[in-house]
Amino acid sequence: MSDDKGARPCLFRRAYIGLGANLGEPHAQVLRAFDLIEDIPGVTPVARSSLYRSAPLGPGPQPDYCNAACAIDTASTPEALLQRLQAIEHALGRERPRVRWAPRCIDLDLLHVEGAARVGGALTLPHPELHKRNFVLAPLAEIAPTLEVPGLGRIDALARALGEVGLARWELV
Ligand code: A4P
Ligand code: MG
Repeated sequence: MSDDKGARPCLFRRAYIGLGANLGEPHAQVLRAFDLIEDIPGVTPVARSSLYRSAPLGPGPQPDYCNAACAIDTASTPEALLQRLQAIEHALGRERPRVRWAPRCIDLDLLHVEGAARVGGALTLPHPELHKRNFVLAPLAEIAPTLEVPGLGRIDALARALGEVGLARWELV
């Protein structure tokens, strides 16, 4: 079901993307993904967060994640933007084992698109786990602290509520 209240068709709207990687060279893949996202035709880059190290959420032992977030302006529909993000995941070598939350070389989640809501199907907006994860909220709060996500609240308040357990700055060694 789609609901684009307040969104103006054919005008640019702001989209927020969460990036994560814990296989290969996580920080390099996240930086490359920033570049590829900003190279999508019709996209205007707005902001990139710094990189964070986060404890993995998922089955078995797996490496720490490198997490980050970015904001862009785009005239694309959320569905078209998600397709572009999935193409970037594919180009960077993303595999999709059946195990949920398996380690991955890149994961691009569409966190929020200004004025857009989607329920179920291939796209849920806002991202259903957005308010539950400090590795998503901390980078997002860095680039959009005052963003109000309908139904969830202000990003800085959501980030503060979750704290920083398991989270650190990504240090290049
Ligand atoms: N999909 C629906 N809505 C969205 C959206 N808003 N953004 C659908 C992106 N995709 C969306 O995603 C599965 C399906 O979700 C897609 O086909 C898409 O149509 P996927 O990327 O193929 O698989 P996934 O990422 O393994 O699935 P899932 O359950 O969405 O996982 P998450 O929520 O992305 O979590 N631990 C740390 N520390 N840091 C992380 O970044 N990430 C995950 C993955 C697990 N543990 C983590 C981290
Ligand atoms: Mg994903």
